[in-house]
Amino acid sequence: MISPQMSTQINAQINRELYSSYFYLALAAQAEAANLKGTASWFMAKHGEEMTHALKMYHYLVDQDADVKFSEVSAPPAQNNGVMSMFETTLAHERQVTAAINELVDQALTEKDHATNVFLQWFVTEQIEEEATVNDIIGRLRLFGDQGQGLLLIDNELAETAKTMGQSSSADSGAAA
Ligand code: OFO
Repeated sequence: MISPQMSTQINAQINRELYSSYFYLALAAQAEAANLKGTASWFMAKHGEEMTHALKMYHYLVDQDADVKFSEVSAPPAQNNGVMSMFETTLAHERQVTAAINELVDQALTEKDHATNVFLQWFVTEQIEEEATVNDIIGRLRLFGDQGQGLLLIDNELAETAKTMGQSSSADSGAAA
C-alpha cells in the first residue's frame, strides 16, 4: 500500500506519460508530412514507448492496491518547424519529464517509501538514456546538416534505430514490472 499523496503523484505522472505518447504521435505526423519516413518511425516508436511507461505506472498502482485515476490529456502543441526544432522540442520535453520523475523520487524518499523508490529507479535510468539519445541526434544533425544529404543519412539511421526501440520497455510493462 502506498500513501494517498504518492498515489496522487503517480497518477499525475501517468497523465504526463500519456501526454508524452500523444506529443510523440504529433511529431510523427509532422515528420510524415515532411516525408521524413525514418524520423516518423522513430517518433512513432517513442509514442509506443511512452504508452508502456504509462502502463508500468498503471500496473504499479494496481499492485499497490491504489486507485488509478485518469484525467484529461492536453493536446500537443501545433508545430510546423524543421527537424532540428522537432528534436530540440523533444529534448526540452524530456528534461521536464526528468524533473517530474525526480520529484516523484523526492516524495518517495521523504516518505521512506522504499518500494516506490525502487520502482522509480527504472524511470530515472530511462530518462538519462532518453536525454542522451536525443542529444546525440541533435549533435548529428548539427554535424551532418538538417537538410539535404545530411538529413537523408540521419533519417535512414533513425529508421534503423526505430526497429529496435521499445523492445525492453514493452517486455517490462506488465504487472510485475
Ligand atoms: Fe516516459 O520516458 Fe521520457 O518522457
